[in-house]
Amino acid sequence: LLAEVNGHSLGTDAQSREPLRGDLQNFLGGETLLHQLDDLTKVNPVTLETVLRCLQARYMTDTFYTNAGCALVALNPFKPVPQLYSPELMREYHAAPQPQKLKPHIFTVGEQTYRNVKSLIEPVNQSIVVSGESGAGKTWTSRCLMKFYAVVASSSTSWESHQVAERIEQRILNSNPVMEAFGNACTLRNNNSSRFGKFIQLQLNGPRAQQMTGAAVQTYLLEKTRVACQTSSERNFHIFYQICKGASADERLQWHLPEGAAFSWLPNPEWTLEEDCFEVTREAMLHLGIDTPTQNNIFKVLAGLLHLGNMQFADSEDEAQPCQLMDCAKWSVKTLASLLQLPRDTLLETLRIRTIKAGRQQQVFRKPCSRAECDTRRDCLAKLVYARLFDWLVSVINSSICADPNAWTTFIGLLDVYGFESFPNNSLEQLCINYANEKLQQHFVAHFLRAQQEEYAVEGLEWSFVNYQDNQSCLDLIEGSPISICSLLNEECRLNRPSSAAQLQTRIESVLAGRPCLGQNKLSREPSFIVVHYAGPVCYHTAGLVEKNKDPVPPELTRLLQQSQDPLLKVLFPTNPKENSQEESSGQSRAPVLTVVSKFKASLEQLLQVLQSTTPHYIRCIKPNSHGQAQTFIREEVLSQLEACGLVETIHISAAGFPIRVSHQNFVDRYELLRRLRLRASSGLHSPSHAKGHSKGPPPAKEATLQSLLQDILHTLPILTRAAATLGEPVEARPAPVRCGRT
Ligand code: AD9
Ligand code: MG
Repeated sequence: LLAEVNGHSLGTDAQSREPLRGDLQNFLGGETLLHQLDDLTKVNPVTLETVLRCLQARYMTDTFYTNAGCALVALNPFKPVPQLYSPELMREYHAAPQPQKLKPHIFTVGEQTYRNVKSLIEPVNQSIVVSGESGAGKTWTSRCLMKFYAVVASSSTSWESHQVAERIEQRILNSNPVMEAFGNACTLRNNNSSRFGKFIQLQLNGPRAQQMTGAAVQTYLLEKTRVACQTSSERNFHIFYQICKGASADERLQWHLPEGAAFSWLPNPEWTLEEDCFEVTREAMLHLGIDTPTQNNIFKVLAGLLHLGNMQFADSEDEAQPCQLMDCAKWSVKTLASLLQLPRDTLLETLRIRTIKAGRQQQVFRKPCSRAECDTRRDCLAKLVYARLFDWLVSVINSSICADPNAWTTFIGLLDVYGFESFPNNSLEQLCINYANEKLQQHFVAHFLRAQQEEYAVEGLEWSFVNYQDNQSCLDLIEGSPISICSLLNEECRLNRPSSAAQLQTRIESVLAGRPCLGQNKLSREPSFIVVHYAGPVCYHTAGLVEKNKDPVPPELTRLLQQSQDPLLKVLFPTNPKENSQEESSGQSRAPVLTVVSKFKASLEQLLQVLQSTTPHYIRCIKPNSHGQAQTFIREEVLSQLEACGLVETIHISAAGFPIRVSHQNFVDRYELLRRLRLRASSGLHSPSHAKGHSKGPPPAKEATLQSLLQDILHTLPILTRAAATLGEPVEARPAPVRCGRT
């Protein structure tokens, strides 16, 4: 019954599958028809090659979505396909009695989650995990899903609440352009690459969770180093380009951004991207309650950061003397001081002179910094301001869109994290990004590939185990205890000894020798190590890893910013000492230091806990080529992505297994009433001689019983619905997915 509902027609035993497979064999005879296969479980045989051929055939006929059992494969069209995302189509999926019977789409997943939150089958909360490598289309997909929910949720509300609903939904949608302007950047892999992870919980009210009452955004590890350091073929965060290209003449004057000014932290300003749309960002900020004066304040501070980047220091001839500013930087320091409203001399002194507390009396010593140290302090100042600004923006967005705790009961979570990355030079940022992707892959493996098969074994179902690639050993290498890459990195930070890149490499190689996912890059001249991720091997350079992991913020920098007269900086850097305890701690006090990887690990674990409390849905985004070209399907590139996410194994298990899994207790809780109704109906219908204990003839055949049960369900459902309506309970317009489906 359960396999039949939801439009899944595959049985659970080999016999029932065979005839269907035979048909498909004939069907597949014509290669041209491959593109018509909506579900990869119908490909026969299920191999990488057949799956690839099917996806290619569909891609070339502009069919971008394909079911893969429990997951949905989304191929990036790399071209506008407006008809695929129209509000009309959204409503069609929403109104369909069985959306899964329509063409595969992210809206099917969206609608499924939307119906599930209203179902009585636990867990009610839903999550959609959108995964795929950088540029595969995760952010695009999450954005479209948010639009979908906005459209369908507003169509479900009553007329009076419509106005309010539209406002909140619009505000939730407005969070996207703002967060992308400040948190996305053009990289080698993607012109609009997310440089932070995002989990958004769309909050719905009860008891039947029809209305979207708000949303809460949680972000993960912004790649703040980008503000002060970009590789030559990449860019800084979009917002800097938006300001420089979109500011009016007046604003340019106020923010000291003359036309054609060169900024070292603004590489490739001549590139024009569709993301460089200042007006869209401003408009969205306004909708989120960030008024124009506050916006101008933000942009003024960001302009200040661009000037900070132009502060170049010259080597000092006398070590006892602070480094001099290069001539070209003199204008910058003046402008910076005026934009950030900081005392110019204190600013210069903070960047060039280190204060050290030493001895029992905690005497203060002042030591001029070397040129390299001055550069580090300058970069650190920029990262500190930008990261605080980003966090503050997220909190403002949350206060604008988050519903009152009493106003929502269930949520649909959308996870869009940075995709798997492998660049010529990979550092701590990539290690964290790829670590996050490993964790999500493990969640998928644990939830779907492993748990499902184990459950079949426990329930005594006939089942031949499908092997899959478990990434546990890779995670053990990265985060395992007692010793892993993370623990070694943290140890170096804790010991606080001068550690070189080569030393770290040697330590990783010797202490973790023999680990299955650790490799050496014999060709690299730089000290490095290789981690064989589920999505492929990545070579990480050890230079700067320890320093980045410590992420020290000299307390003088925070104190400097606390002296600012700028209203925004006053909010970002309050004088309340508690606010800065973490940063102070990474300086000179004795409080335990939380490293970047420790904090990241903790936040990932929290995220996974939330995910585990929901019913997860998976969308696997695939990048058909690495050049971002439409109508181009590079088989080798797609193949490696299919291999990496274990798609073939997923299809095998989905094809052979049950598409819906509900615990026995939940099933009984939900359908017990039908059984009782049936018993009552049959006691009225059948002659007393058939009643239990009185039957003289043979018991009715199993099939007949099942038929009769199904008949009863069919008959009783409308009665139940009407009964519910008279009891004052809201009536669902359509059958819930598991409840009756095709039957
Ligand atoms: V990263 O991990 O943040 O670097 P994403 O998020 O996976 O990456 P993104 O959603 O930003 O990739 O998609 C990359 C680009 O592909 C977009 O900027 C679009 O130009 C393009 N794209 C993705 N999906 C679609 C789509 N459904 N229709 C049209 C698309 N274009
Ligand atoms: Mg993205």
